[in-house]
Amino acid sequence: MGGLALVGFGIAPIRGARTAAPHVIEMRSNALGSRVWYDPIGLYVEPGAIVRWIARENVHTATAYHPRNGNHALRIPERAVPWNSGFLVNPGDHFDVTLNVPGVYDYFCMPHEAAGMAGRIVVGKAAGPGAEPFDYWVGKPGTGSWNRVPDAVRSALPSAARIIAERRVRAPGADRPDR
Ligand SMILES: [Cu+2]
Repeated sequence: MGGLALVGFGIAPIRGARTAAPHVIEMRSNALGSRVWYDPIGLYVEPGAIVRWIARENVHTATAYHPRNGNHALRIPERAVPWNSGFLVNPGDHFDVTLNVPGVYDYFCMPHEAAGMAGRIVVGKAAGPGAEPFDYWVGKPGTGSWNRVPDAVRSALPSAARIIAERRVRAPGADRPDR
């Protein structure tokens, strides 16, 4: 019967492909634009996971801390490919990255980095440059053009240990967007 054949088709792709839903990080802002944040700000995923940033209000980017992104300090694993979403302008615009290399990945929003809009993802374990102190590179050869991570980002990012323990860490006040 035709119905049975359809059921068969429906099952095969689910078993064969790793079609896990992406881990969603929302890009938020209050109405005035005086508060901006990623929600969650800290996220733990397993290697191979897909992370999806979705714009909700305001204009944002998700941009890896990497020298190729405007001379920012390297704060993703050495073997990982840096990403930059570009500007996500309309509510619902989104950008996906697959994270395969274990370690800590720090990223920021280009227009809002100075305001502390940044996030941290731990893939599997706390390792790599993102697990180092913010100034680990100061004085090392080849890093002279790198930018210092702003104080607002330093104070905003949760520790990798907390992210590993809690899996999802929300920014303070993330549940009160109108404040
Ligand atoms: Cu932003």
